[in-house]
Amino acid sequence: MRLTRRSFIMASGATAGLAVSGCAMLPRAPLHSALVPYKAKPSSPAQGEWVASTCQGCTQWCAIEIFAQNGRAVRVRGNQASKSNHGYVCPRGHMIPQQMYDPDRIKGPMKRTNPVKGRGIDPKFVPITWDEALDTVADKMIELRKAGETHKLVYLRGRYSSTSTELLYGTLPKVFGTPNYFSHSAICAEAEKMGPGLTQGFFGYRDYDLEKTNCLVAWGCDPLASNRMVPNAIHRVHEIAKRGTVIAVDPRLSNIGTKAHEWLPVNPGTDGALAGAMAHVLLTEGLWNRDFVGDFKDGRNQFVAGKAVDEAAFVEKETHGLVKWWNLELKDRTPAWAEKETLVPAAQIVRVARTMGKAAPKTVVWMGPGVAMNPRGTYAAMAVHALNGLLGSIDVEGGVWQSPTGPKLGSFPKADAYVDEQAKKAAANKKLDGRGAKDMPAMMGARPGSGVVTNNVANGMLKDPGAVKVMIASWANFNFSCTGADRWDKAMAKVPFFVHMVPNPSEMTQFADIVLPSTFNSAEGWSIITNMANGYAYAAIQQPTVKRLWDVKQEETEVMWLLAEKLKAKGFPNLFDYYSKEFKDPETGKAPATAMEFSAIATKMSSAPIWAAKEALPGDAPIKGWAEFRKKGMFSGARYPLKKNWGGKFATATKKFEFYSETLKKGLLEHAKKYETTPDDILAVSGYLARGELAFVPHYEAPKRHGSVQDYPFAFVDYKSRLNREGRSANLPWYQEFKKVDPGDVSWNDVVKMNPADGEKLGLKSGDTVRITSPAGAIVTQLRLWEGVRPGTVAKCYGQGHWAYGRVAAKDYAKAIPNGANNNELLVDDYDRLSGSTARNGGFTGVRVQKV
Ligand SMILES: Nc1nc2c(c(=O)[nH]1)N[C@H]1C(S)=C(S)[C@@H](COP(=O)(O)OP(=O)(O)OC[C@H]3O[C@@H](n4cnc5c(=O)[nH]c(N)nc54)[C@H](O)[C@@H]3O)O[C@H]1N2
Ligand SMILES: Nc1nc2c(c(=O)[nH]1)N[C@H]1C(S)=C(S)[C@@H](COP(=O)(O)OP(=O)(O)OC[C@H]3O[C@@H](n4cnc5c(=O)[nH]c(N)nc54)[C@H](O)[C@@H]3O)O[C@H]1N2
Ligand code: SF4
Ligand SMILES: [Mo]
Repeated sequence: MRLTRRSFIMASGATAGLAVSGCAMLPRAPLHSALVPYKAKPSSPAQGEWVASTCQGCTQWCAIEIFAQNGRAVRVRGNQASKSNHGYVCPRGHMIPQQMYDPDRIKGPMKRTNPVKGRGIDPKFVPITWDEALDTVADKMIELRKAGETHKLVYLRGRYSSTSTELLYGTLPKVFGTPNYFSHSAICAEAEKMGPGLTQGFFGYRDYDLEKTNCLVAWGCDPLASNRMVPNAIHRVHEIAKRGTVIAVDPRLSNIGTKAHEWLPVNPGTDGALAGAMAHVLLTEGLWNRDFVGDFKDGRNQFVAGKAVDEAAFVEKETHGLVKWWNLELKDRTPAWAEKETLVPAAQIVRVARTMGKAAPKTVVWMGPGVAMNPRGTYAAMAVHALNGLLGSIDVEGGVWQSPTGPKLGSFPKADAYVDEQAKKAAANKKLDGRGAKDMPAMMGARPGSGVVTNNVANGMLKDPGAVKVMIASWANFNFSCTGADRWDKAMAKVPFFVHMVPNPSEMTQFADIVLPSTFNSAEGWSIITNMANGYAYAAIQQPTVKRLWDVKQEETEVMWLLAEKLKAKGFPNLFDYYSKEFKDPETGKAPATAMEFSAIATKMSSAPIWAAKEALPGDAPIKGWAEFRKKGMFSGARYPLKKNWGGKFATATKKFEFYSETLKKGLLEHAKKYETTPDDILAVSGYLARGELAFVPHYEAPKRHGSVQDYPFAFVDYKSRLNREGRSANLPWYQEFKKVDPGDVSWNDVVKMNPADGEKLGLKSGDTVRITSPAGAIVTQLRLWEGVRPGTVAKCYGQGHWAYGRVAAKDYAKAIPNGANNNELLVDDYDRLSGSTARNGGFTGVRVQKV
């Protein structure tokens, strides 16, 4: 029988009436109603409910709604009240149901039965109960307490939730007693923060007033596809393109590059030279913003190429050190000079700089990791971000903003009373990541030794194999996501006891002794997530939206509660006492009695200032009560106030926007003093080129490169897929099927792209299988010739090459054979040492490409 749409619906309606009559979610129509002719109601929505939650597919952390039918997640959209994503998710948000229902998720706790560990070695996992799993973990931890070596507990955190993370990252190491807890931030984008940090005292990710921007410069990032504000960028960029100018600075043709008026395919790692030349043009042509920067006393522009200027001749307003910057760096940075370094034509540099200057201050220089995450990235980030200072776009309409103020959340009770002497003593041990070493200033916030050096933990472990006895990691996959990935394989193989808390069996999981399957937090967890975009900071809820299909628990809350309970039973009560005595339901005053209650109560405590506010908060209409907050799912604060930091309110040493960074100088001097040496010596051992005063101004440092141009002629360009949910989507069929949305890429493939001119020289063609070799390793994948990469570079998307994770991500999970190739087996382990960040951009790894 051929079913028409109408008869199909009638038939299924009849079935529903008969067979599923016990189901609570389907409206139970009397049987006869299914037999009356069907009339399509144009607006009749599908049966179900939109449940508010938060996507964590990237760092935008969008407030979303998940359409739940009968306890199943079927669709996703942006939270309709969101002022940051306008009610829309990006393409990755739509992948939530596939990630939730990935058949390769871990179904219950497991333990390893093969003591031998290594890549490709079968761990021989067997299922166990949560009780046995947590007993085993607690026993291992108690052994450390008894031996007085709690500092040999290491906790590694990848992604996390804004508030629940306090209960694990915040309190477990502190109460138990270890200094060895490390977040993934330094493999993420920390170096980028050095740009705004060392100039305007804001070590954070910026917001942009795209609604009013007239000139957008996407520099080392691809805001339509990745970075931190994708839905707002998708919403606004076409408007900017229509009324103004869009410019992309990227060695490969990115998504925004394809939409831009100007694409500057910069020679990788030379962004500082390009920025310097643009600053040179802005100054010599008198295009700087006088409201922000000030002017010459006599109003006559004395910035002339090659000529030093008298500092006394210029009166600055909101800035500090413009003339020093000019004299030390900019006066010789002509476009003609920059063309040789950047391979961007001088005429294009001039044209683009003029466009930026004419649109100022409504010009946004949106600087991303492509500029900063390289071995000398701090200075490139400063050079590119400093353009925003010259253009006066800081904190103005159409410009670059710091984080808006969001609703204040409830903080958790202090744990100090539960930290005993042993824990305090142990916390004073040296950290494994080497931060603050002479050659690793890691001066986040301009405070030496304060930044994490995530990727160096593996080196610390290899140097001292006895340093780690128990390791716990959550939501991380460093054996895949860190450059020099094989170091992690070697280091993890030696860890005597490793616990991994993740929903999918990734590469890192293959080294685990105990696997604790965690919730997929966007649909199954509890937390409050905070972020900002489009001028608003917000808090959004994550709440269980669907029925859990498997025996999983949320790592930051449920697992911590149950583990604390076990530790108490075995003689270490502090953690459990803290959780059970200090936490109270803000509505009922009741203490949590179960892991699930602990999870929900922590979420209520974080959000109570929003839904139990006595007076209306700045921002959205008041939310009355917990139930209403769960329904609405989010609260946005007041819009960012313009010129917030003008008038001497920047958090720098001088309170001004520093073109001459007294802030950096102070930090470097402090670090040098600790080692009884000079900043020049520190810079030398840390691999930077600047000496003397130049070190304190944004300037160009020639790119550091691993591998000689003779042996490794191509610079490798790494970037993110539009479909990467960080490292967590390659196992989804939709990821593979739609992979072609990345410019130059091919579905169900992982091609490396080379310019056709280079292909011709080497006799290579599209479809060839090639080996790419760097000083760190080699990978094999398919070649595609494509005009979107400049000659002398090859580009490959990050995200594939999984030898574990699942049946789609890996070619053969059982045999550990990857699908495609992991860029991190190629990229050399190196750092921007001023920030402690891992290098992945700037073409710092040279490669050669050969047909196999
Ligand atoms: N689609 C997607 N979006 C994401 C994520 C994701 O996984 N997928 N993850 C989120 C996270 S965790 C982060 S940290 C952010 C960061 O994500 P992005 O801002 O996208 O940063 P990268 O992934 O480092 O991208 C580097 C960009 O710089 C370019 N590039 C490489 N070398 C150079 C160079 O020398 N100069 C210049 N000018 N450009 C260069 C690359 O081609 C690429 O376009 O994205 C977030 N958004
Ligand atoms: N070459 C190269 N390397 C990169 C990047 C790049 O662009 N190029 N990007 C870098 C960046 S910006 C970042 S932020 C890092 C990210 O790298 P990591 O911090 O290592 O994070 P992921 O790879 O996203 O983590 C994957 C793990 O998280 C688990 N997981 C997925 N969802 C959940 C959940 O809801 N709860 C829990 N508990 N676990 C979950 C999965 O099972 C998997 O084991 O990678 C960095 N590495
Ligand atoms: S992946 Fe990022 S931008 Fe896309 S919906 Fe999720 S949080 Fe928003
Ligand atoms: Mo990241």
